[in-house]
Amino acid sequence: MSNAVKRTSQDYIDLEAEYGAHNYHPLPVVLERGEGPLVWDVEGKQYFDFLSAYSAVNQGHCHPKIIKALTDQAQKLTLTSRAFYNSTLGDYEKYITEYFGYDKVLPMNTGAEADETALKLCRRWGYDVKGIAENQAKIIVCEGNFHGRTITIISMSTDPDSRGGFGPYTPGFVIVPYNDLGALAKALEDPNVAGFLVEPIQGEAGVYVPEDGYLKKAYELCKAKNVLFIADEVQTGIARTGKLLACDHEGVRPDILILGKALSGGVIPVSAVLADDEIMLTIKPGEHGSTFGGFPLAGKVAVAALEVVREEKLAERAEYLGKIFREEMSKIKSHMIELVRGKGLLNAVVIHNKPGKTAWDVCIRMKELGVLAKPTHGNIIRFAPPIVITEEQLREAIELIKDAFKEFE
Ligand code: IF1
Repeated sequence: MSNAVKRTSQDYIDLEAEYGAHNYHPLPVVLERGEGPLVWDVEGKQYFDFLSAYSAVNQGHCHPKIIKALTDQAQKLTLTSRAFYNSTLGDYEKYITEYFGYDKVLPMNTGAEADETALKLCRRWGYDVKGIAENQAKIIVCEGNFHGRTITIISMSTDPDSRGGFGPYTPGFVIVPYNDLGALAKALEDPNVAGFLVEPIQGEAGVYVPEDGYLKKAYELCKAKNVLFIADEVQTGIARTGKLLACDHEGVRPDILILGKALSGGVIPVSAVLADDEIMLTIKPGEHGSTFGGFPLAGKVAVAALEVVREEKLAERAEYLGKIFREEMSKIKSHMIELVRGKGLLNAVVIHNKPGKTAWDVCIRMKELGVLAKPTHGNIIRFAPPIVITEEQLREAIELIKDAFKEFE
């Protein structure tokens, strides 16, 4: 019998406080194992994961098919860099471009890197194809956007927490209200606009779903002005909203498609930018890249993760289960709940915060009852379980969520 004392959650929390940057304020739970929609903490307590690492674990924690793809490849070759060819990248590139219907893919790692890549492609297309004067290209973005944490990306942000104290900022961005076609149309009058970067649903802003037809009309306005429509589907993509892509709800095909998170099933960081040749080939050899971009592990893992989406019909599941979730949540009679909104299994509950009865308090109570979720912007609780959750598990978790709200009545 090992005489090592079993460490408690607090021991792990204290370690992070002592040795880690304080750039997060996590819920006080220390996770050790995950399987499907379930996670367990270091004391062995089981939880339903209703965050899915912000929609990176759509296929469920440690999906066996994806893990097998990772471990098999890890025994052979993990990384070559792009200084050389390798035996996995071409197959991955063929698979993903056919899967989403684009000429080419530029593989990266994190969502932020994919967004940065899309910005570079858009500007380069603006100069080389649209004919915008050098250094004059502008990209329109939306108030409330979240596209990552790099200096250029936060230069587009309107969130003081993301943006404040990190200046000077990258120029060339025009900010318009989200879900406002008039404002977009006005901004598109500027001939130096090269692109419009938008989240089909604003995740971080609190699962802000635009009115039906917004994406389609925005796309048409962009096309009329020879401006690229760039969809950031890092969070909304890969079946999360009930379609393979959130843009699919309106039949919009982005000129540049940005993917990340669940592209790997939450196993390793894999992101990708897809576009047709006119855009993609404006970047020449040596002008952009990344050490790990498209590395052998990523190629194998991403193919497996995308196969799971099809084999397990995750988009259809998200659509069906999401309807149940919103219907049940709307039945909760609580003065705390202002509204329930979302699409597929990307949903949020807007809370009317009062002292002692805040979104955080509800999340702490839900944790104690066995459901993990976290507030965004103080008063919005995002609910996004792994899409592999069964209807029975979903209904069990919904009952626990209802119990948590009841305790604040
Ligand atoms: C954190 C938020 C969500 C994203 C969209 C690009 C990225 C993200 C639409 C960048 C990343 C993550 C980042 C993570 C928490 C989470 C998040 F709260 F920060 F905003 F989901 F809403 N586009 N979102 O949602 O991808 O570089 O992170 O791989 O920074 O705390 P990344």
